[in-house]
Amino acid sequence: KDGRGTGTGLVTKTKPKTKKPSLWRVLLLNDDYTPMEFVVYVLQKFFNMDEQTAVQVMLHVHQKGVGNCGVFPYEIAETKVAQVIDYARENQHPLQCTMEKE
Ligand code: TYC
Repeated sequence: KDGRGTGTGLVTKTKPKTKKPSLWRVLLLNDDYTPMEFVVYVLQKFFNMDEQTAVQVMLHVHQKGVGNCGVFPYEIAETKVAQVIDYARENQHPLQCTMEKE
């Protein structure tokens, strides 16, 4: 509808056709075995962080138990979680990654 009204004094609104995709936060979890350098490399490789940021996030996770890797639409977040877990497994590290709705 054009929003100029119907000639009856009523103005109708059209619902947007697309919904904003819901955003999901990807979280990295601490463990006692995964080497710090491996975690830093994973953050650079899959989350495009520069080394300085990756070190900061890794240390945060190491100290607090969990940390934020970024916020993405559902399918991207899901892919990143799978990539991190697969890559860690390939390298025999127990590193875990999960996601939560923002
Ligand atoms: N706690 C690990 C260690 O001391 C390092 C580590 C940091 C592991 C972050 C996982 O998500 C993680 N080697």
